[in-house]
Amino acid sequence: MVMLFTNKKSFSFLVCCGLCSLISCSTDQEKNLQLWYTTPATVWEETLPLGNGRLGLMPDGNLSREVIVLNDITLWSGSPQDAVNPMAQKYLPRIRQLLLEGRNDLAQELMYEHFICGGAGSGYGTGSKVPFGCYQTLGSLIIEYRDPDTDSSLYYRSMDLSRAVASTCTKNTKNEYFCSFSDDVGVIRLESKKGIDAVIRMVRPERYETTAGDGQLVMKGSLGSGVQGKDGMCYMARLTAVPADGSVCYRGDSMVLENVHKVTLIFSTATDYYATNYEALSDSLLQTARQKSYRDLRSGHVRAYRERFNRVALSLGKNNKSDEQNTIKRLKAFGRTDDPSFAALYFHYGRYLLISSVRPDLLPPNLQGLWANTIQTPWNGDYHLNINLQMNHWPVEVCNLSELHRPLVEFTKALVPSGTVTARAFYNADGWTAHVISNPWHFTAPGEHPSWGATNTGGGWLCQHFWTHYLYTKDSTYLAEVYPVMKGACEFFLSSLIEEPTHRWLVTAPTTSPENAFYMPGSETAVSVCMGSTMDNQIVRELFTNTSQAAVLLNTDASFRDRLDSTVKRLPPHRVAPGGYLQEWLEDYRETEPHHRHVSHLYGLHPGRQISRTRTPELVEACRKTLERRGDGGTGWSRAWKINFWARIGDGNRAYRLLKNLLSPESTYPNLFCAHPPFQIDGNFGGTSGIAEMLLQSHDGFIEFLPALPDAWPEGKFSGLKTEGNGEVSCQWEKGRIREITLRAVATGTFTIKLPPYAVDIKTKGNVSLSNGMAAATLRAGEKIRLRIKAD
Ligand code: FUC
Repeated sequence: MVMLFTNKKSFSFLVCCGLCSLISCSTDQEKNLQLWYTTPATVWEETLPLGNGRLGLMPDGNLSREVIVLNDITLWSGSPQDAVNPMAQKYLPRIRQLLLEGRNDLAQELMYEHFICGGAGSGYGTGSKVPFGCYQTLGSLIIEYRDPDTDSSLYYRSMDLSRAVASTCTKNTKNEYFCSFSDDVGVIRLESKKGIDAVIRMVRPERYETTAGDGQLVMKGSLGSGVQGKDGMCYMARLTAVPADGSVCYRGDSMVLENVHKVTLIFSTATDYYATNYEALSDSLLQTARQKSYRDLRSGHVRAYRERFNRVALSLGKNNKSDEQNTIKRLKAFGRTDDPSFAALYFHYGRYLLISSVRPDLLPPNLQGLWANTIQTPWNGDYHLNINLQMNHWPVEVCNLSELHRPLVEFTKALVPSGTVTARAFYNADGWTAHVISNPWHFTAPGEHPSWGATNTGGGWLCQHFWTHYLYTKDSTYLAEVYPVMKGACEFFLSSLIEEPTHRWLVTAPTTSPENAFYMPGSETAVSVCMGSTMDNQIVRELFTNTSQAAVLLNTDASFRDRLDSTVKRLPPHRVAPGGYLQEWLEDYRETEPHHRHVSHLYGLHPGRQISRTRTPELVEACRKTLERRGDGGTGWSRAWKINFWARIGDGNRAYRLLKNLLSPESTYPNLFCAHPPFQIDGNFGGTSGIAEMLLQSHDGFIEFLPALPDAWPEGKFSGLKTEGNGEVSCQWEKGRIREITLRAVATGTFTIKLPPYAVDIKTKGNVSLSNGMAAATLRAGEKIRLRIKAD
């Protein structure tokens, strides 16, 4: 019977199905939603990430000694701190004066010395030792088999994105793992024909103690606060076993399984970040879950997860040969062959990671989402506000996961008190501001090194997400809630912009263009500090424009609105350099790194909305030249950003080339985590958003289907994607041409759809009018329209 199967994957499915009646054979569509491997993970970046927005598990699938990395999204060391530096404000007038005189080098010297945060800041990436803190691993759960069944001839390790369940199968064993969306616990199911004898422990590199007894293994401790003599965050993790047979006992620091054929391990965690009664919470979660059968735990989890995951479907066509390759082979081959379903898999994986690393009432996903395997996570696993945290949220709205914007909204609102102190202390300014690095302790001061830490538009950029969420939801109650925060961000700039002497434009000063540097004119002296970087101008312009529009919608603050509108006119316009590219700075400085990973001055193209093919084609052309100069390389997230840029430019084949660059072993690990390197999740989310941008755009006042379709995806369909105005849309195309479009108004409103130029006949259903290459429909919530398009 086995011989009937031509490839290992189908064969392994059969083995899994045979062993465990709970697991039904996957359909083709579901197989397409699988990451799979034929060997255990040898490094963490091969392990499979599971999460429910709060707790995380990453099993390595080892048969004799399995290590499962544990996480809790709130587990941060450090503590709130006063990061005021009284010298900064004292030196600010001099720094500004030097910038106005064109002495950026001297301004920078003063900045290095005085315009930095008080204290150690992020400790140059050693946050675990200072009050800034660091996102940390919770530890590891280790299953040590006494007499392991290491027959790995049919080894199959997989992640099923349609269920958020990972599994490890062999001929005789089957393990399943998930982080329950319904019961808020981690679940590990071990099954073995032969019987399991194993010792199970929970460990952590530091600051933990474990006890066993009362039917539980308990690990607890407190992290460093960064302040001597003061404890930081407390956590507790618990593990219990529900065996079908055999025996389980708890001794010393271990749980011991003897002759067990099926057992469910239930893991819970809590910290005092969100629960003062974290010890009781971790216990009650465990006790509630252990009353349920494995079948019920699993089905409850799958149902809850699917409520979000199944909102969107995407198919980009198949490459039959590639479909039968394991994930590592597909990744290696993606640059050389067209494997459209792998691109679709990557898109779905991004949605999966987003759903798994965000819970609407907790923290936003950090630099690593919620997955970390060390105490000192790279860049402290923090919230970087000059691209990274924002990129993590790019797919949220279009992928129909709007409620997952909430943690970012709450995080931003919570920055305001600290940001108000920062604005006053450093700039003697009104309102609030945030710079480049932040954490759950609301750090808003400049970073410890001005070359990257001086940008003060971090808060302004966060406010762009407020507005985007509004555009997609049209929820004016929510808009009224965030309006004061947007207004406060405006107040900061209104009171801190200065007039530059040449054109009398109003500019931010001091600042940088993240994290690039340039040569002082006529010299080889490299500096980063400047005034009015293009990105700052764009962020401030959008912030003022959006806030002014919000004030109109909320019918409030007429005179403040006038102030915003008149100030916008005095911001520097975009400038195209003699070389045809968009200028990154006020002057056409020569950049020290022409291929620098940040392409901050194209913020206005994406994620911003100031540069567009219809309104500013000449600036789009300048963006194209800018990207040509910058090149197609860069860190993972930089490549991901460039997919979005090229999609907005409308060049699908070039966007696809960047997707190939991103989906290469250089920028993507075997578990499809994005590689900066090291692992940084922003590239996953930026890549997902990039694919969405290739298929659907709605930022320019109308909805455009397939605005940047590459030749490699001639057929496909999607459904459930969202547009601005709160429409839910589907699209089907063949031979690169749209055949059918549907739109359902989730909120009442008028929707305008750009018709493709090749349409010769359009059949409509619902209340649609066609004119001037556009379809327009005014719909009440719940109403739908459909367009069937015949191409020439
Ligand atoms: C920004 C980037 C780096 C890195 C860091 C976490 O500062 O310039 O490349 O992604 O964030």
